[in-house]
Amino acid sequence: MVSAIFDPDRWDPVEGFDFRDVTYHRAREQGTVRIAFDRPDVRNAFRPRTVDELATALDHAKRQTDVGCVLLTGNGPSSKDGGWAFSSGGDQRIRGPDGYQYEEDEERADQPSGERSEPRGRASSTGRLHILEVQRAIRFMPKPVVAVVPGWAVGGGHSLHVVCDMTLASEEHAKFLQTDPDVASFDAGFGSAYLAQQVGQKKAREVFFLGKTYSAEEAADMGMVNEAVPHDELEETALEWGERINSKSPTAMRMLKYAFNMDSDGLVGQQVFAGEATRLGYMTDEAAEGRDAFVEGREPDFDEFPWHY
Ligand code: S0N
Repeated sequence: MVSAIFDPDRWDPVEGFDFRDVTYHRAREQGTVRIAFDRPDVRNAFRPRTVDELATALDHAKRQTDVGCVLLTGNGPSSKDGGWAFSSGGDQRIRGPDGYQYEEDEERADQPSGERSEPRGRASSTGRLHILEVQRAIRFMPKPVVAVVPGWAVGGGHSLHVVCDMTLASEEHAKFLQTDPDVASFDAGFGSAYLAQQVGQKKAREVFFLGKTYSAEEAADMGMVNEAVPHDELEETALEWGERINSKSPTAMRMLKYAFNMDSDGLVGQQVFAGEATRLGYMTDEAAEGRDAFVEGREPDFDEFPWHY
């Protein structure tokens, strides 16, 4: 079973990957893909392997020219206690002195909590904080990414929903919480500053400084969740959103996403938007004339092209 609210008749696994920590599916009748954290027993906490798999799936989804919408969610419920999660952020059990530890510590993390050895005092491998690369992959994805939140969105998991283009949440089970300062971590980028653009400075500071838990309805009232729907309808609604998104002009959607990003992404945002503008420019006869003139070793003749106003 992928997830208790996942309808296997609507999806096919995307072939060619050997993922352990995430699942990756494509909707049968539309250009929507579903990438899900698959560690429900630890509230879908992510370790370096999870982050690498997530990055691989996102990169693949980016390159599919017939895919217009990416759903990011968490499988569930937990086999231990039935709890639901989008993600509870970085796996604290394998956090070393300079970031999250790969491979060697996964074995330790998979042991039941009572039987676990002490965390290592020194890094056994290079520490990792690569979830920020995943944030950028979502941000620069040339199509909408929707966070589909079936339960807890906490710490770095909360930051991921913040960076997604839209958030759909389970009315009954979604809960939003920032624990970063409880575990001496801080997302000083999108997780906080971009959150402030969504909910305002006072509320964003409250989220981090008080660490209160917000329901889906409260999060929607604050402006960081688009809609709360009954838990059983979450995946169906996500598919409906995907269908609506896929019915629209790919170029318009891409330009709009990068336009929304631009003011908070500074010169990098301008670069990304400008790259798309250049792509459109290349598609004109005017651009072909510039290229052909060079290749043919002659002066370009732009006389037939108007100075639009
Ligand atoms: C999610 C919480 C609130 C759920 O509470 P609940 O429902 O009472 O369940 P629990 O009994 O607490 O949990 C069930 C089982 O899951 C394990 N577990 C839960 N979360 C984690 C986790 N993050 N890491 C490891 N294990 C986890 C529990 O231990 C329990 O296991 P068993 O059954 O074996 O006892 C609650 O669980 C909670 O508060 N979790 C911790 C949330 C947290 O503090 N997360 C880390 C926050 N920080 C980050 O994510 C930063 C990482 C990051 O993304 C980042 C961002 C920017 C720059 C750098 C970084 C960076 O990488 O550091």
